[in-house]
Amino acid sequence: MSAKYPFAKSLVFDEPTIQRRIVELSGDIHRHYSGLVTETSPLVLVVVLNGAFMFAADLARALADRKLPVRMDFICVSSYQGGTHTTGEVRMLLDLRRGIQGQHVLMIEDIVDSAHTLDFLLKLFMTRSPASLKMASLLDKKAARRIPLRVDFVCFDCPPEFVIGYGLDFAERFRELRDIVVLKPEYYMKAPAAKL
Ligand code: PRP
Ligand code: 7HP
Repeated sequence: MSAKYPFAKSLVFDEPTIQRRIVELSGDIHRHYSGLVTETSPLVLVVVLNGAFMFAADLARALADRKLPVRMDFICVSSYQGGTHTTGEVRMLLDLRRGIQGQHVLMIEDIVDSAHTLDFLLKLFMTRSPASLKMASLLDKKAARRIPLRVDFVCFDCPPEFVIGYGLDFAERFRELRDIVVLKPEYYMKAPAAKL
């Protein structure tokens, strides 16, 4: 671990574990939506950028293997702004390309932590009258909740530590890792973000 990831305190989920679990979760999602969506009215996968890009890419391909009709759209929101704690203020940087009225929508997140972001997105999308609205998240850090929301489809419960990799960043670094690891606290306590 230390040779591969000198900035990591511990390994949380390795690549094979993540990939296996995504295939399993795609089965749950397929079972839930298979009677509801069709080629002419596909499931709308809303990828919440930036963090969810890698999870969404693997989940979408797992759903394609199961032949579930989907279309993908993207929204970009930000609230951590380079730190390890939410600012509590969610800023929208990019909105969906198309409307979602009357359509089944599944939001895809990398992590639900305080749930400020999920709360913001639920409120925003409910004003647009989807047929249904659910959330899939790679990680669920339940111990950190400030707003009591539950996630519909979860890959893994997350320990109450700051994790990076597989889409998750600290100050825009480490998203490219294949595995999910805990960042050594000295990296965010001492190192200026620009020097990481
Ligand atoms: C991260 C993550 C989630 C959110 C979860 O986004 O991708 O969207 O925080 O935290 P919360 O439950 O406390 O709101 P961030 O604002 O860091 O932007 P990013 O996706 O670009 O990393
Ligand atoms: C957001 C976030 N980003 C990276 N790692 C974590 O543990 C996080 N929690 N919330």
